[in-house]
Amino acid sequence: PLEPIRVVVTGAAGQIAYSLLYQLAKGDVFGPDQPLYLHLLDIPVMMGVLEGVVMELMDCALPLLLGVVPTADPAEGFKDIDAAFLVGAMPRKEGMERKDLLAANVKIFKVQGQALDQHAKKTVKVLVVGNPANTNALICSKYAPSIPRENFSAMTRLDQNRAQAQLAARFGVGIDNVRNVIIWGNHSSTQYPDARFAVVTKDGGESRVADSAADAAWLQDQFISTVQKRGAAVIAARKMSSAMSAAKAACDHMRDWWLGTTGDKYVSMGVISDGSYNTPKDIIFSFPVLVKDKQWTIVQGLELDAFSVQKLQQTGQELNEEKEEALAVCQD
Ligand code: NAX
Repeated sequence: PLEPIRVVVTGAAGQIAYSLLYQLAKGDVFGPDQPLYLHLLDIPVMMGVLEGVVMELMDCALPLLLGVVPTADPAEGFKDIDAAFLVGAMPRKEGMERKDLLAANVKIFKVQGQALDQHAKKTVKVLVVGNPANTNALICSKYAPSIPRENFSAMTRLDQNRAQAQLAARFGVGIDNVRNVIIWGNHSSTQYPDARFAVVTKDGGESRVADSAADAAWLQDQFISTVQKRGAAVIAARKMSSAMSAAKAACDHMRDWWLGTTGDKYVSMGVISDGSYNTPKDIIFSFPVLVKDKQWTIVQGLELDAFSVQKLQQTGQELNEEKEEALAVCQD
């Protein structure tokens, strides 16, 4: 039998966590034989709500779930942790500037980085979902210097899943018949959803999305803007931000990191940039990656056309700006 692992979810009383916790506890991410303890971290005023979540987890009667640790104390929340889902963040309020939101949130991730550094396992895999996800992940890593930088990532999997779903619908195939669509850069409106290397399997044959001239205009125009604006479209309809799909994407991201990717099928993750594809170094940038033995590597050798070069530059520049702002806030 496998040794139990400890998994923390922050923002555990929030709406993404509400969908996420059940999937974790029933084995969707770490495998159907992996027992686990769940640490649920939120802020003090949410402890009452969190108690209800704990009751429900208990009532789910899941054999893999060995125990639950609800807490408002980061030291307890991050104690001996193997995998971390950092979902908790301050939501954008009416009239709040993007800058104010960034300032409030990077401070949270500084504190949590310090707590991870002191209390988590050095092998911990950290997935940041809370926005601005890329820059929060960078700050978290900076304040956890005893943990390798490769162990910090930001979620762009929801964007990838959205892009894949748009392609499946366009080509009239199942979601599993579309692979290798890429999300480059920041999880923000400057992200670049790139279908140039995406492959569609249909009627037993494979074709590259980019080879169909009929779809070229659609790919550069509607496809990109639909994916970029999907979050806003969900808010407009639901009056609340994406939660079910965000939780599913977080599970997909961590599962592929934990158990590995298959064959030449790559996935997008925000990871520390080594300058690949001429991106700025030392920012958390979403790249196509392959994963083996819990280590990701950036897929190399994909050709960038002029349009893509410009898109990567734009989103890289935004990440550099966010980094500067975040570092200034942390020094205050
Ligand atoms: P909710 O507001 O429902 O839940 C957030 C929870 O975090 C609350 O319970 C709050 O008390 C808690 N929290 C705040 N500060 C905390 C702290 N210092 N420590 C621990 N917990 C803390 O938001 P929800 O809809 O669950 O979204 C969470 C975050 O995910 C937001 O930042 C949101 O912007 C982000 N998203 C990121 C996505 C991505 O693709 N990377 C997509 C979905 C989502 O929008």
